Amino acid sequence: MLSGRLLLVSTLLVVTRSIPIDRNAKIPEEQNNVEDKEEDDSLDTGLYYDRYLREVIDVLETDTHFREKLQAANADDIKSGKLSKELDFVSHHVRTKLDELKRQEVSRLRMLIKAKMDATTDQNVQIDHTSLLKQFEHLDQQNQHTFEARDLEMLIKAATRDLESYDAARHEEFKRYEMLKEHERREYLKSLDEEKREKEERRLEEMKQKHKEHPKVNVPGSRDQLQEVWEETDGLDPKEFNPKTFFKLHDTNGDGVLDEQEMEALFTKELEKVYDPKNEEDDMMEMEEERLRMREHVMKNVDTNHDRLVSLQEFLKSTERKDFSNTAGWETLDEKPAYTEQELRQFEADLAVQEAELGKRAEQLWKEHEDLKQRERELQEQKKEYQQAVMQMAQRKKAPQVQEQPPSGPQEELQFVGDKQPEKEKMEQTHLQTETLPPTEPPRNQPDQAF
Ligand SMILES: [Ca+2]
Ligand SMILES: [Ca+2]
Repeated sequence: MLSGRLLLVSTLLVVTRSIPIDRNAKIPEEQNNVEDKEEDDSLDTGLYYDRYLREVIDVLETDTHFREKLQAANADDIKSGKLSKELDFVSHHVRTKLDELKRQEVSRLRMLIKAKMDATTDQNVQIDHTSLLKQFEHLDQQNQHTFEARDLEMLIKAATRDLESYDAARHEEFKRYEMLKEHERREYLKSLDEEKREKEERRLEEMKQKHKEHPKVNVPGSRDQLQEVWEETDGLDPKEFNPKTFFKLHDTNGDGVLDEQEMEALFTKELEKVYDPKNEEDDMMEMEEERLRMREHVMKNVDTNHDRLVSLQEFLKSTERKDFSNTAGWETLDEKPAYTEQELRQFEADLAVQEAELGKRAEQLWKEHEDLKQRERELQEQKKEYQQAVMQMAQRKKAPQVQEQPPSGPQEELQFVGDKQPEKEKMEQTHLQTETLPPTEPPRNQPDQAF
């Protein structure tokens, strides 16, 4: 599930993980590790520095002083950087571990930079790591060796900001997906002849209508919606609906709050009314977008302190709201287009530019490929010529010895030496002979030429 990746703001990640403080007390070492591992996987924030973030938190949690401060701190203290100051009081070996983590992270970022540079520019350019490291805002690049309060502050700020913009980026991505889909649909229809096009248009319209036929979707977070989960998922008596019990049941990791993932799980029942992976007309990308919209709707109304978590208190308060009794039904995303016609035209224009650029690049690459092939052929030719030259030279060296061997008596040897031919010509002829005639046979035409 997509939503699993954008779980918690780092700050709350810190808070929520520090709550079950006795969790490790009676758990044997091995089992404890397994549990930590599973938990780590489920808490993947999807940030590119997720691992660094989690390792820093893990190390900080080993410090008793910091852990105590964490439990006492609220989300605002953490976000404002107040908590970061406590770093000055953590024990020496914890600081050493953090320094080590930071050095590893800096080295990882350097490798990223290098890989990026290798892929984009020529090898001879000197890499200015310090200036390039500035683009990463989750650590202080001025000091690349030790982990300081500023690093913790920057890490928290970056993670908070990045996670908040994550949802916006997802909406944007979805919009582009929908526009691309529409663009491809139109291009496809254009490629058909009139008769086929009309038939295809009818088929697509029918599919669209079929998708729209579904039971009423309850407003997320409303009594109707929660009661349906209570009755159908939890198998409980609708007459006995109790918000507090409901909250406890769906706080599946038992940390006292409903996080975004636990919240989104509540909408599965509603989403299944509209989306079925077996149906051609139901797009699962749209289902995930719908899930996100639902979560945002609930959070907007319920998460009053904006920490991206729903506490029991916030939840109970929400059941007193007027909106809780809303029975009007939820307007699904297909009822409103995700983009305007103008946005689609702009998107198509950008796409055409990109395609043209890609085409140009492909052409250029093809030409480079052809040039390389030609160069290779030339090199092969050169190599052949060189090999021939080497062979000839070797044979030239051998040639006088062949002549000195008297194959048919000393007489011929004398005749050969007295030859008036220019040296070069004579050599070449000798070659011809050695090449064309078996080496054991005596040079027959030599005497004729001599006289
Ligand atoms: Ca929870
Ligand atoms: Ca909250």
